[in-house]
Amino acid sequence: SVAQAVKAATKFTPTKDDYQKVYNAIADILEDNDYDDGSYGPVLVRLAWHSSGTYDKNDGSGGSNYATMRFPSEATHGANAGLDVARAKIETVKEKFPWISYGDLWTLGGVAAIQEMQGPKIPWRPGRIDGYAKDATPDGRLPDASKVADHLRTIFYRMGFDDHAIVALSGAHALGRCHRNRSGFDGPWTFSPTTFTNDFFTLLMNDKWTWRKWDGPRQLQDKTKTLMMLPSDFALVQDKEFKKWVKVYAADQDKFFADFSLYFSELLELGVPRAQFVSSEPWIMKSTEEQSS
Ligand code: ZEM
Repeated sequence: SVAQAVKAATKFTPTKDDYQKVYNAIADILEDNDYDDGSYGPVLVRLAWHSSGTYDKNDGSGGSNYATMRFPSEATHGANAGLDVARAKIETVKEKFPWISYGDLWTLGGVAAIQEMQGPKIPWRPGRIDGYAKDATPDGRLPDASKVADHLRTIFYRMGFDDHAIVALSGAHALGRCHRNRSGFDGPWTFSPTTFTNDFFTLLMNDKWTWRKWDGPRQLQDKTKTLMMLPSDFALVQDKEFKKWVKVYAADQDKFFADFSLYFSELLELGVPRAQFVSSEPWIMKSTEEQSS
């Protein structure tokens, strides 16, 4: 009937399969030999993290629900420098699937990037809604790389995470690199910045790290002078409680993958009211590899 046709045209309820299509479209835009190390994966992981890590458990503000990085007041925070690149890239997917919210799109971007870069499955479910400029968070909620253990605890405890989670989540620095024109820091953490591994931890434990002599912000370098660590990364082996977990993850990649999956999934849901999620349990999206076999 006409009434049914009108209803169908105005109210589209996406299924898990529709979200799998979005996942696949994101997977499709990751590789690009002209960008960084050949993939937009790392910067999409960073977008997912910064869109979620603004959460404050004390008043429920921030987090991934409203995608407030769309607004200049939040996009211009120093910590978000360079994420315009990630937002512009994933906008090409939004054009094909205009029904998805930005919060869902950006967090699914992080999920697809991790899984496609050989990382663990990240349980994820949709339900975030686009908010308003008034929902944007104040500057200073994301961690400062020039700071150490106390600061990391202040920032991550505010999100509701503990020491174990801080270390597990930090393992994402196996991916990507620092850009002089974004954060001021320079270089990659590992020799395979587009593959998800526990290398961040093995390098942190086993390499000899010395302060780089240069005109940029204080950072460490390995003996080959090609890899880097931030002061905040190095804090993970200077602090006794943190170092326990660094050791565990350096010795056991499977344990790292399992814990990272749990905490990253939790991170991506910060600030989203339970009732908004379309399913009671997160979903496991299929990798492109699984779908082709
Ligand atoms: Zn990062 N991160 N991060 N991070 N991060 C950078 C890059 C990336 C900190 C930080 O200051 C920086 C987490 C935690 C923390 C990624 C993921 C995650 C850069 C370089 C800095 C300075 C930015 C640039 O110049 O482009 C600090 C202090 C953290 C506290 C522990 C967590 C948690 C992450 C995800 C779970 C990723 C993937 C990158 C690489 C981005 C890229 O463009 O290659």
